[in-house]
Amino acid sequence: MRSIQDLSRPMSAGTTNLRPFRSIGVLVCVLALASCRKEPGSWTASEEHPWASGGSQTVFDAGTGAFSHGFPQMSATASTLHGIGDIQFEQTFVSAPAPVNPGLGPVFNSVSCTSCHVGDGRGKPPAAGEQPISMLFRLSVPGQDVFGGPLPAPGFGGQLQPRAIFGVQPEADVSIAWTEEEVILPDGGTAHLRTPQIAFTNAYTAFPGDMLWSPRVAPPVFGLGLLEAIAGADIRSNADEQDANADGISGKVNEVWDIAQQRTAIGRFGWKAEQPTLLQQCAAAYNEDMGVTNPLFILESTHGQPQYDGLNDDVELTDSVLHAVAFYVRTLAVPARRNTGDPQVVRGEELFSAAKCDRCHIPEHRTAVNVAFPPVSNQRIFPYTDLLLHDMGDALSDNRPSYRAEGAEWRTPPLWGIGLTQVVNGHQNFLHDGRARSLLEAVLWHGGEAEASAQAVRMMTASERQALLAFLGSL
Ligand code: HEC
Ligand code: HEC
Ligand SMILES: [Ca+2]
Ligand SMILES: [Ca+2]
Ligand SMILES: [Ca+2]
Repeated sequence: MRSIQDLSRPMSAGTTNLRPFRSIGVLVCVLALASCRKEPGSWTASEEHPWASGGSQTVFDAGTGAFSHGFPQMSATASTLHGIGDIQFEQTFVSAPAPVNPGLGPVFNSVSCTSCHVGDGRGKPPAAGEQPISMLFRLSVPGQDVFGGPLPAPGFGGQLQPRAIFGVQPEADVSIAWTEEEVILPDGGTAHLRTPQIAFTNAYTAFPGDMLWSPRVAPPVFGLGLLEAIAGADIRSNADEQDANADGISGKVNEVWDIAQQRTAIGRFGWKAEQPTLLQQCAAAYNEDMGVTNPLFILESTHGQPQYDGLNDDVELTDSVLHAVAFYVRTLAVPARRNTGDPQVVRGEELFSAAKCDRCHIPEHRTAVNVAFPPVSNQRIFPYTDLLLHDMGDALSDNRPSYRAEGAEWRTPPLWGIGLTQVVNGHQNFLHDGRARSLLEAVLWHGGEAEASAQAVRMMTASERQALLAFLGSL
C-alpha cells in the first residue's frame, strides 16, 4: 500500500480554502504566519489535503477492503498487535466447554464481531421473513440506573438476544414489516421512504408492559481511534444546548459511565454516543452481542434472569484479547476521498455547506497531541461529525432515553468513507435502523434540528441534488 507521504496528488480546485497552502504554501507561511498555525508540530504537505480523510492514517483503497486496513503509520509492534486483534475480531465463539473461543451465550446476537461489522463496515436490517443478523435491539423500562443510564428490562436486560446456545431459549424472535410512503419533491422528482414496524414474538417470558426498545444496525468500525483522540474540550466547544446562536441547531454532549475509570465521561461511540471508549464499546459487544464475559463486564447478560446459569466462574475473555480487539478497531485506517477535483463534487460540497449539513457533520477536526500514542496524535482529519447528540425529529425517534440522549436524539454519524458502503457492504442502508436505502433517503429523513437542511435538499433542483450526492459519494 502507498502511504500518503509518497503521493503528491492534485487537489481539487476550490475544494477548501486551504488551496493556497499547496500552490504558494511557503509564501503564505512567510506572509501570514498566524494562518499557518504551526503549533504544535508542523504540518506535512500531505496533511493539507482534504482527501486525506484520516490525516496521515489515510489509505488508498476504494475496493471491498477499503475499511479493513491498519494505520499505515505505526510501529512494527503496533502493527503486530493490530494483526492479533484482527484475528480475534474474526473469531467465531462457541458454547463452553470448548478448547477454542468458549463462552458464547447462553443468549447472544451473533457469534463473531465480523458477522455484524462485515468488512469492518456496516450492518443492515433483515430481509422479509429473516431474523436480524447485523442489527440489534436495546431494551429498557422507563427510569434511570444509578449512573443515569437506561434501566434494564426485567427478564431481558439491556438488549434482546434472539439466539441462544443448546438448551436455552432465545429471548424472542423479531419481525420487521415495512410501510412505504411516496415523497414528491418540488421539482417533480419522487422518493420512497420506508418505516419499520417492529414486533417481538415467541418471547421466552412475558415482556414488561412498559418496555422501550431501540433498533440499531452495526455501524462501520474504521477511523474510530482518531475520533477517540479528539479532545473532549473540542467536542464540548461545538455543543450549543440552549441554541445560544439561534441557528436552530443545539448539539449536546452525552455523559455516560466509564467503567474502567469509574467516572462520568463524554459518550462518543454507538448511535446515541452511549460508550465513552473503544475498550468499553468492545467489552460491551462481547458481553451483550456474544454473551462472552470479560474483565469490564464480569457478569453474563442474563444475570438475575430466569436463564442465568448461576455460575460465578472466571471471565470468558482475557484482558489481553479484549485490549487487542480494542486496539484493532482503534487502528483501522480511513479510506481517502475520490474524485475531489470533479466539478460536480466541488459544487456538491458547496451545497453541503449551504444546506447547513456542516453544522452537525463538521468536516474537520484536529486530534489532541498524544505523546503516549503518536499514530493518533495531532492529526488533521475530516470525519464530518461533531460527535454530539441532535434532535432528529419524531419520525426517527426510538422513544427510548439513554443517559442524556432523548428518544429523538442521535449522535451525528461520521460521513467519511460513506461513499464506499455499496462497494464494501453491497447495500446502501443508512441511519440507525437501516431504513434508508440510499444517501438521498437518509437525508430526506432528517427532521428536528436538521429539518431546515432536509428542506433545503427538497428545494434543490435535480442537478443540485445530484451534485450533493456526488459529494457524499466522494467521501
Ligand atoms: C449483533 C451484531 C454485532 C456484533 C456481534 C458486534 N457488534 Fe459492534 N456494533 C453493533 C451495533 C448495532 C452497534 C451500535 C451500537 C449502539 O448504537 O449502541 C455497534 C457498535 C460498535 C462500535 C462503535 C462504532 C461507532 O461508530 O461508534 C464498535 C467499535 C464495535 N461495535 C465493535 C465491535 C466488536 C469489537 C465486536 C466483537 C466483540 C462487535 N462490535 C460485535 C453490532 C454488533
Ligand atoms: C442537526 C444535525 C444534522 C444536520 C444539520 C444534518 N445531519 Fe445528517 N445526520 C445527523 C444525525 C444525528 C444522523 C443520524 C440519524 C439516525 O441515524 O437516525 C445523520 C445521518 C446522516 C446520514 C446517514 C449516515 C449513516 O451513517 O447512516 C447522512 C448521509 C447524512 N446525515 C447527511 C446529511 C446531509 C447531506 C445533510 C445536509 C442536507 C445533513 N446530514 C444534515 C445529524 C445532522
Ligand atoms: Ca458466556
Ligand atoms: Ca437480553
Ligand atoms: Ca446553535
